[in-house]
Amino acid sequence: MNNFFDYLDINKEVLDGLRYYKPIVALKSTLVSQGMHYPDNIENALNLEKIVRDNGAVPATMGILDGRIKIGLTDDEMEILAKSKNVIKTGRRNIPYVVSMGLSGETTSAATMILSQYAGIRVFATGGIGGVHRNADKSFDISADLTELSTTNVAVICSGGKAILDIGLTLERLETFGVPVIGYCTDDFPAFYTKSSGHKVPMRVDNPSECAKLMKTKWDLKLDGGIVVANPISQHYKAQRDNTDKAIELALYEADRNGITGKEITPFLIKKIMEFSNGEIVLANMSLIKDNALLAAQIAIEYNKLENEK
Ligand code: PSU
Ligand code: MN
Repeated sequence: MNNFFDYLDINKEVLDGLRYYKPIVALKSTLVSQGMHYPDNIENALNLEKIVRDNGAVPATMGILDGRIKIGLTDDEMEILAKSKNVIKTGRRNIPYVVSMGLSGETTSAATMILSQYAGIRVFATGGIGGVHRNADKSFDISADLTELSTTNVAVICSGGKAILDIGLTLERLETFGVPVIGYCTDDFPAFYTKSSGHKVPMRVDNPSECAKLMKTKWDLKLDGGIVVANPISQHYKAQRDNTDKAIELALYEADRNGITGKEITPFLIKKIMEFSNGEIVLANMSLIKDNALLAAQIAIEYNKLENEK
């Protein structure tokens, strides 16, 4: 085996989508994290796929199952992954390990971008990306999601970054890497549960078509790399700053006390924040991911039109 296609399983729906040049939206298999347990996690994942479908695009939920890279998990495969206790957080670095050892993995945003690029999928919807951690001056902890955005040609539709990060430094790093950060119908960079992080975005678009044109222009011009499309949460949740900030402080304290570092820290913080805040943050999280799946479908459709005009 020396061809990367040998490592991939593409499900029927996605294969049809590719064959007939349909718009496709990648989703990531966050089935075991995000503070959600079986069966809530799978219901949520299937619901996101439904939103993409209902809005005219094909969903492709990415993951790794028993060493096979899945470009689009089937419902059955999702069920297995959702129930499994041994699913590894998989990024660029450990894809070869998880695959060669025949293990199962849920893909980070970075890894989901990589799998999307394998299949030529250009739009990916998620909650939030990783970034520069708050104490990065000491920990050097900067998410590999940012490096991936510097090289891999996928537009990531998200709600900005979680406040576990230093949002200002994250935006600086994205600037250094030449990653367009686009506000969708906003001048403010959102902060997950809140519509604004207090930071401005360097550019904005006001409809899916403008966004698609920017994507096509970037990649036509061989300006390789990803795009962050920052879509503010549409619902108003009471879990506002104070609440969230308190949960984050507690979570950071717990991480420090337990000596959590490296790849464990982001999932740990997310889990703790969900625990420490009232269930509202879980609801907000689900709500914003739905917003992003919907917008991603609309953008994928517009991008697809431009591509098919060629
Ligand atoms: N931030 C979120 N939700 C997430 C993640 C980050 O608000 O689910 C996950 C994503 O999979 C992201 C990863 O790619 O954490 C980043 O981890 P790290 O900080 O270790 O790079
Ligand atoms: Mn990290």
